[in-house]
Amino acid sequence: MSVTDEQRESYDRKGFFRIDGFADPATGNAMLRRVVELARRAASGDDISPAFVLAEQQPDLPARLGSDESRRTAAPEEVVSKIFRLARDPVFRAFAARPDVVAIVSSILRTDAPANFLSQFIFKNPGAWGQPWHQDSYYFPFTPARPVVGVWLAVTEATLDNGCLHVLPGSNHEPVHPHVTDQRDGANYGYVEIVDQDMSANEPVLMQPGDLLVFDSHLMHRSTDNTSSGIRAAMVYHYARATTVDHTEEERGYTVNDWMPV
Ligand SMILES: O=C(O)CCC(=O)C(=O)O
Repeated sequence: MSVTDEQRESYDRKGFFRIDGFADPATGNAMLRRVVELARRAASGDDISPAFVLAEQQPDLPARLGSDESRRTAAPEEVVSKIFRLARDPVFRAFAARPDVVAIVSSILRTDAPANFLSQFIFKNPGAWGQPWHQDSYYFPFTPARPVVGVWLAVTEATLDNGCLHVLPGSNHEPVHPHVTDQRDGANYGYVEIVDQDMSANEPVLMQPGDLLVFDSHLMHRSTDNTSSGIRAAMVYHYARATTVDHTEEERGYTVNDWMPV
């Protein structure tokens, strides 16, 4: 069985379950090596499409240089927030299409034909701010709107200091709430925030490299700032039924989605 009764129960009731030790930490290390290579190639002017680099908007990164120094001396990967559209790259495709990953998402989505539509490597370098409380479905104007499932693979340790995820158990039963633009000066492009929900029952999701979080697209979650001196990296994939119609481009005028049956 791909998803145990206990995992299914947790997913339905709380909106998520975790599988500790799901991947060998070497898997995440290979991903990290590859995105560093891509970040450096992009910075030197290479076309790395379909991959797409989103830079940190905070002007004072990298933190190790202090706010007075320019980004000139930083390695390219130190000022990257995320790299999107990675799933066609062999290193990332291997995980996206791993039989046990496909079995999990097929079971959650109740389909024989799942598709990966979003893949993003999140660097969360030292000093980088977290992503505010949100529901992923806010970003997904799809028909049908659900089911959509995310899988979050810890590439490094995720701790309270380096900006782990926090989830609000049971918020998967909420509709998509209004999201307001992240008001922080220097907040990353696309960051929005739920402000009409009591989040006090939230739980941190502490992870070791190779641990996996499987979560519903209505689950309210955030990540906190990285106040440590090391990177907190994660690779995140989102899946829906292959027959889903995606309206992102027509509604938002752009998209980082890339639909790939798995
Ligand atoms: O990993 C993070 O810092 C945020 C990830 C997240 O919120 C998401 O993938 O929806």
